[in-house]
Amino acid sequence: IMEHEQSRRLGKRCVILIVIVVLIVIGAVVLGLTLKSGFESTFLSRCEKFSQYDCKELWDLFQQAYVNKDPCNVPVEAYNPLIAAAPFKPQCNKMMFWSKTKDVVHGFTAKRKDCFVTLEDTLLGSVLDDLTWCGKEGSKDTFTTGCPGWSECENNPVRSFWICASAAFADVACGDVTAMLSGSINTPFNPESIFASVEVPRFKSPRIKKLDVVMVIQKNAISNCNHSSLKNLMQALDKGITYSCKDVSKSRIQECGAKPEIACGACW
Ligand code: N1C
Repeated sequence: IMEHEQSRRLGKRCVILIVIVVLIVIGAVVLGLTLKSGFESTFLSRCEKFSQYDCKELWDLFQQAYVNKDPCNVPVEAYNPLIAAAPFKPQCNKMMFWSKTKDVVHGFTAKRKDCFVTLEDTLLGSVLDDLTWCGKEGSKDTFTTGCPGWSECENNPVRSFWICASAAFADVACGDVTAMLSGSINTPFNPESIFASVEVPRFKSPRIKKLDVVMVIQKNAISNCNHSSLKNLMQALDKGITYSCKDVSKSRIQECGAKPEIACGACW
């Protein structure tokens, strides 16, 4: 009788153990299917700040550009379907371009949304700003570490995205456009930059009338509107586009950001 009791208890424990294991497996599978990666939740929560877009659809189109691909072989065109689904709207006379002045520009535009719009103020620009991502052959996941850096290969998913988006943003630019360039570097208009190689070549007259360059001058400035690279910028401009350049101190740009009573046109 004792032995019978013991084996019954043992059997009962066994059943309980099996049930627990099965529950854990089911739980893990459900979690794996529903749990979003940190990257996907960042994408979706940033996207949802903009109404009228199907963020889940944009996420799928975004992933299709790089997932399951060699991260050194993602062409610029891979993002065309994504950009077609969330196209940039022309905002004549308000579009702001920049090179090596991102922090000054965004410090300003964040406070003076009435004055200028940058690519980071659009849905796709704001969703992907400051993020790193890539895929891997044979995996359907998005990785945020171990992605090829700038120097490793040109056709990496991040660089290709910014080239594709910058081209589309420049394609719709119109009226008077502004560009903030840096007086703190050797070559303010650098042919390697996205601004010089992707955006300026897409500025077309008569859609664009004028390019206003703002040279951001800090204490340690080493170049200004007289810099020779700006002659290359002038020459690269489509005939019919007027060019202007103004040296403006960083503190004046910050002051204008802080004082909404200053009219946009009176900032510099
Ligand atoms: O290479 P850049 O500058 O000249 O590119 C800036 C230029 C701007 O006018 C933007 O419209 O191109 C657009 N753009 C972005 O909006 C953007 N946001 C974040 C280009 N690149 C952008 N990034 C990241 O900064 C991206 O990783 C890219 O390679 C850098 C370029 O910065 P840069 O060299 O100062």
